[in-house]
Amino acid sequence: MSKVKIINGTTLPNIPWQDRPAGHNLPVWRYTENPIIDRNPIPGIARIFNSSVVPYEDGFIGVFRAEATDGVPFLYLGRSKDGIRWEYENNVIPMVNEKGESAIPFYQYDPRLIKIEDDYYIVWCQDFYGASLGVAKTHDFKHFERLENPFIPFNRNGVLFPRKINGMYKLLSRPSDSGHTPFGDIFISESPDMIYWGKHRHVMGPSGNWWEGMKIGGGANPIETSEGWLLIYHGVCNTCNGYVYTIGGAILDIDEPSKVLYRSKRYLLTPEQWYEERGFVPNVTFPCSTLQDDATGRIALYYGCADSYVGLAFTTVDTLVDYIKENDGAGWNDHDLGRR
Ligand code: BMA
Repeated sequence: MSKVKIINGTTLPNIPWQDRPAGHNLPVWRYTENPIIDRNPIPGIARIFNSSVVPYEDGFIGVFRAEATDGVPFLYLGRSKDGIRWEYENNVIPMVNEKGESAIPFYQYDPRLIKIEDDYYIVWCQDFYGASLGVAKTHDFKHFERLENPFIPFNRNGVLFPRKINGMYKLLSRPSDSGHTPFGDIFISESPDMIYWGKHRHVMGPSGNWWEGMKIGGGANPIETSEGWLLIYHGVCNTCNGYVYTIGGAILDIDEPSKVLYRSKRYLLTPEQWYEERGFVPNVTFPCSTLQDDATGRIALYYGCADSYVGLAFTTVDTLVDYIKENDGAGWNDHDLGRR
């Protein structure tokens, strides 16, 4: 039993898992067989990375960022019994608009998949006269209805909360430009219906910590715990060899998640392994999804590696919450409501 409780969670005895290796003193440890998705995973697809997974039926289902051999990314569905070995559908997820007409954008990337009440939602980045967010809803992973785009451009890293808070859906996002944005703070917006989004608040921005000194963005869907919303996000620093994407952690207030309670000064995981340091874009660890078992507090983290692979890593809710609190560096700009 964990000390920190996962709230409104699921018991997942089949969560992918490995114990922490002896002597490992960082709060997140990698799966020894990483990467779990290698290059050229299916015909016509060069790379799968930055992808998102949920429990489904007696196994798992995922939405995968698949970069085709023409270089354009789209979203594909995959299924797995163990959360490690995946089988993919052959075609791009067939999204339709409210009239039932095909509504697949020009490109799609960085999906986050989440169950809210009885439906599943996908949020991703796409072309909307520039980079911006798209949203779709499905009940059965056969019919996918595109909803209205939540924001005007430019925006990325849309991350939904797994339940309404004070009667409202909540969405993290990261306003950006349409290129390789050299800035970025996390904001939160709310909606009564997943169509109209407003009451925008600032959550947090790049900190004085060098690993996240240039920009940050939401990562996995927040995990509800007895200590607050546990948020695993990415932080970016700029170097003479380009951007480095590292994984960080924060805890947000349960009822007012624009307030950051704690934020770790130290990262949770940073590019160190060959599959993180070497690839289409080197030095990228990009968290998009977690599975968690409320019985044991185990967490499995899926993260994109070097824009080329998917990696899996493990931690527990106690380990993460303790680490974030012990290394807390949140300041007034994090603690406040984020409205000016
Ligand atoms: C970001 C996004 C991610 C990507 C990262 C590193 O801007 O486009 O999809 O993993 O850059 O290239």
